Amino acid sequence: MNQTTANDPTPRWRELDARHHMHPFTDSSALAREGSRIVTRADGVHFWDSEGNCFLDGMAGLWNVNVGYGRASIADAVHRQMLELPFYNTFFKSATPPSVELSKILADLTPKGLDHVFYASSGSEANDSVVRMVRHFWNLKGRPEKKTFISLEFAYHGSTMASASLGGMTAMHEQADLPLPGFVHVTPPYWFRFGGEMSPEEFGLAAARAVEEKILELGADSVAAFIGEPIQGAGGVIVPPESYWPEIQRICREHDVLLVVDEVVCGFGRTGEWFGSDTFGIAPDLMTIAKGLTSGYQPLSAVVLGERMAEGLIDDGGEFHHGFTYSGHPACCAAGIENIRILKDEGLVARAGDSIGPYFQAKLRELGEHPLVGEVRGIGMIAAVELAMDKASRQPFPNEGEIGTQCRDHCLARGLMVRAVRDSLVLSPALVLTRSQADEIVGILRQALDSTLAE
Ligand code: PXG
Repeated sequence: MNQTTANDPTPRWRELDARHHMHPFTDSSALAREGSRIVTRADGVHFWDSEGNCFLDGMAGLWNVNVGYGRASIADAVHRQMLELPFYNTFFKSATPPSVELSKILADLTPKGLDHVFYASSGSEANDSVVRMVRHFWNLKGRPEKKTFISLEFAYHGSTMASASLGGMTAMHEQADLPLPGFVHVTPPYWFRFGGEMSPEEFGLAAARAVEEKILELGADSVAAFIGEPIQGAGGVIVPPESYWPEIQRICREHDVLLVVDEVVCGFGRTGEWFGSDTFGIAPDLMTIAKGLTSGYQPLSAVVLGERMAEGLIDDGGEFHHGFTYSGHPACCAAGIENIRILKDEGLVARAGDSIGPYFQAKLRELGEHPLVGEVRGIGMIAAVELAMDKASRQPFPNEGEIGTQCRDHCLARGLMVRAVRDSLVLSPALVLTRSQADEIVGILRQALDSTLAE
């Protein structure tokens, strides 16, 4: 459906976009040749482009629009706050009502012991702040040699120098001489790819022990923290075996290594509980949140500190020389408060856990029979369909990423927005998805798989 007319502003927008707008994670010259999709409006789980094409958004924006598009009550809350007080900072002993109220809400919502909230605007800044906090913490404890962060290959923690160093994306590292000193990576709990002959549970333990081996190799005295996403999202929705997180928790405790959980994707209902930490029974020292905190209606992120960190940094830390102009921005916090009210009052987290989530997962599992599909994995409202040459041996296709992209394009042509990560199609629709929309997603995926196979 292409409704281009003489009055259509699309050609002008495309030209200006190509000429003046540099996009994130984009080959800008390729985009200039192909032309961008100008997205103009959205409602529920759908968005429309400037040519009138409608898409079912299988990604909820970028894993973040958990309550769906078109929420007038969030717009109203932000509007009211902007009229009342559009901005005031939270430096120098100031606070604003929304920043205080949201902190209390988050302290109640996050796992036990996580009671202090430090705000920023993006997941990257939150993870960057973690690095500052953890290093400050160990310095205060008189253990300045405890500096190194251990994280996972395929992890995504953001795009700043420190958060990209935490991340395990080699393509990002190559372009900026990263990781910075003091950041090391170990194999992720990605059974389908790395599990070999082991059962998933055996492999979960082995992958956790890779963290322990790294701690022993470096010396626990030099390791500050381990950071992981409960489920690695941008890395391809890598769902760890059940044995993984309890073992990580044991290892961190035993070697006195702080445990940081990046809940930027998993937080706010995506896994069918409020946090991935609830789903996997993790008790982190620090948690980072963003995305679903406001469902993307305003940019807001935070680090939530557990008891030990709070004691160290708040009770004994003196002034912490770190912060952002927009830390605790009142309009962003107002959006967060209203977003969380919607998640609670509409029971959207419970819905992801016990009705639409299991339904969506069960429907997706039906694709497991397709000859191109190696594995379907996920929980709640986050999932991946990984394509493989051979299901039983889990042998990947040659030219990694090619067939995934091809299949993704067939989805787009049929009006379903999904992302391809290597040869996995990843999905994270809004928590308001209906059963018939879940059926529609799976129906389009099946057609796209058939078309890819035919080719
Ligand atoms: N942690 C995780 C787990 C993320 O997924 C960040 C931190 C960084 O957040 P900010 O707000 O700084 O972007 C993210 C972001 C993708 C994609 O294509 C994923 C993200 C961002 C952009 C694209 O999958 N995740």
